[in-house]
Amino acid sequence: GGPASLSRFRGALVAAVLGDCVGGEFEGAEEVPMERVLQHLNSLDDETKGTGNLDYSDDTAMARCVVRSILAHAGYDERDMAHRFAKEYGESPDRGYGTGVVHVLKKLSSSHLSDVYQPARDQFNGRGSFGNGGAMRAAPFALAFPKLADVRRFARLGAMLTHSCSLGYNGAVLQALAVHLSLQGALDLPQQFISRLITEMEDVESDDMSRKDARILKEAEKPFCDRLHRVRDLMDRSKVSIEEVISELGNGIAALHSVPTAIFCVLHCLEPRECLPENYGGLERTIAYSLALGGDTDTIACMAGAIAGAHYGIEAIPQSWINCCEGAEDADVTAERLHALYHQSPQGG
Ligand code: F2R
Ligand code: MG
Ligand code: MG
Repeated sequence: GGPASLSRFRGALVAAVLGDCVGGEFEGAEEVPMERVLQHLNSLDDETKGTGNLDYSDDTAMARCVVRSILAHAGYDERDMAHRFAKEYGESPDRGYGTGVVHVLKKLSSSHLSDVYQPARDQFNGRGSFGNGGAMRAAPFALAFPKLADVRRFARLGAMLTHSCSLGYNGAVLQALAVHLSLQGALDLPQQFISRLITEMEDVESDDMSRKDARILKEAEKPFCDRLHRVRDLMDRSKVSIEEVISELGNGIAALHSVPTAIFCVLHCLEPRECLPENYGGLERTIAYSLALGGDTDTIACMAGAIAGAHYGIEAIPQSWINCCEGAEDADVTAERLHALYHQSPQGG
């Protein structure tokens, strides 16, 4: 489809759920041979396995709250979104949440809270979380707001409900910007895609708080820009091993060690790769490659899935994969509603 077509919205939301559900199998594994990944993905074609047998985790649980809150208010409402996160956690606490964020979610359930951002600020002795929990649920902001400035603003605020460290919420901004650009067809020109992300993140990371956090955590002056430059260097290489990707970009639970990695997975899999089956299309390659990195596989595959899904569209996702994933059909339905909201808003920017 053309820029911001319904197929791209459906692809983004459904492939994010898919990445989470199929990635759950390997989350936390240090080494995941491609053979095991392909076995797992092949098993999704087995119709006897029933439908919706792979559960979604916190990634999708929280993204669903973001989607429902935005749709209910035709925009961002911090109290409503915070309330939905808390309610969802209360009803289904066993979705594999991060060990720190559960304290925030419990506090957010209080009706006496005057500032919904405060519990997040109290995390980690006041430093805030730099985990990827804000980024893993950031894609819907790109699907709700057509203007880039709104995507930046609301992805940041939505992440700050649980992640007050700039290395957490800036990761959410980067993920949302990647989905925003992909939705416009920007992955047709991969070099321009990465350059635009670097330009945006130069600005995002120029504020005092980002600079201060980077200094305290002994990271590069602009940590996400630094990683995106590494992504560009890896993209330019004809061959790159999984070990090099992990050592250059990471595969961990920190936003800094997973959002640029997810972006790389999408870029690397735009073309056929020797290690991946010839009959796989780009979206299948992206999901398989994300899982083969090991580490935080559900979240990296979820984020890569959203970016890739916005590029390839819903037609690129095998129906048998969709059938296996809890919440995939629901994501498909809500994508249509987000598409309508997006196209109601004034365009541009
Ligand atoms: N948590 C997981 N997976 C591991 C275990 C799953 C579960 N026990 C099970 O087996 O079912 N996955 C999910 O968590 C990630 C998103 O985490 P989020 O929302 O960012 O959580 P949190 O707690 O804020 O941060 C995660 C960890 O990062 C470290 N950390 C963060 N900020 C820190 C800081 N300022 N200083 C020191 N450490 C910091 C902590 O270890 C946090 O616990 C996704 O992968 C999702 O799938
Ligand atoms: Mg998870
Ligand atoms: Mg995870």
